Amino acid sequence: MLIKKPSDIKSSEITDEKVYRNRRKFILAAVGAGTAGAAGLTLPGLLASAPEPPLEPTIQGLVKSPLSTDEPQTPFKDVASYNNFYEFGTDKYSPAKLAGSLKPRPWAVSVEGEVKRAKTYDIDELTKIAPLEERVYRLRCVEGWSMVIPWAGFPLGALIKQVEPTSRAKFVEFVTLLDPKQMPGQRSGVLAWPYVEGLRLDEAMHPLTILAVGLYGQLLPNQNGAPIRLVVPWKYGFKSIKSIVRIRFVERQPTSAWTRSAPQEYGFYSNVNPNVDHPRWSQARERRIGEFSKRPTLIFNGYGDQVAQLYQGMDLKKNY
Ligand SMILES: Nc1nc2c(c(=O)[nH]1)N[C@H]1C(S)=C(S)[C@@H](COP(=O)(O)O)O[C@H]1N2
Ligand SMILES: [Mo]
Repeated sequence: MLIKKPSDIKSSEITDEKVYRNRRKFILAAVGAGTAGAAGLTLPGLLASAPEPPLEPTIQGLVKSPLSTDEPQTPFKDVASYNNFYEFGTDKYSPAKLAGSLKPRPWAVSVEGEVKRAKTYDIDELTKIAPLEERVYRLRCVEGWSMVIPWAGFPLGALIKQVEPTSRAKFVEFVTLLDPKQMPGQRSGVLAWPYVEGLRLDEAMHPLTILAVGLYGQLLPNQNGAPIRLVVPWKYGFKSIKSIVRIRFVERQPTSAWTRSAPQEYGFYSNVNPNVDHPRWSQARERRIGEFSKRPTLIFNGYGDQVAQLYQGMDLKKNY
């Protein structure tokens, strides 16, 4: 996000994307028909992250949440090939190419800190804490693009109730896996690793806040944050931390990776707000991936009716 301004990431990259996709289709066809498959070789970086539309939903029993938007959904191929995941490079297309090195199973998530029932959850146990729902949410990146994504997940609040925060818990800190072998981008110093994010406890308990384990009825592609990531739809996309290994309840406001890197540009709250510009660009408008012209950005990303009361009396320009 420090590297490119929104004006730098427009049609030129969309063109690159088409070229890239065609090349990818060609590579996949060659692998499928060629000797690599027959010889039993696996090409995790290639096959595991192929951004082709899924045929059948593999997560059974998903119930569509009424909290979903009915706007047109961004095609799977875009959701799974245009990503921000700096652990796999700063380029939008590199996560889909490189995230095959991430091993999303087995996977453990430690839930700890100011809770009565601290526990390390296996990912498959964590996924069963509450019924999985389909939540179709807008995602607005701080850089000025947006998507509509049908997540599969459950309310973070269901996990929070299970672990019982103590009266000292005021914030929740989330931490991504730290493993440069699986996440080659962590060999670069572009951010202080591991990626960290945080929410106020009431934000974390809000019914819109989910832990997502899938999208489009499939388990999460690695590049979208497998096996489990946060989704907070009224905040800029970088709050929605991927590939979580630790959830810690704390008394003090955590420092997010992006806030640590550029505190003047990325604050703790980072609520989507067309009236508060980024120091280097306007946040008034956004480009929905797949659309030509820009649209106005909505306060709280359009979720104001549900979340504005969380920030009553706060100066949103100071608390950016
Ligand atoms: N661990 C981690 N989480 C992350 C990021 C990242 O670089 N590392 N990028 C963030 C940003 S800037 C955005 S916009 C969203 C993008 O999610 P998507 O690729 O699934 O659309 O993930 C967020 N979560
Ligand atoms: Mo972002």
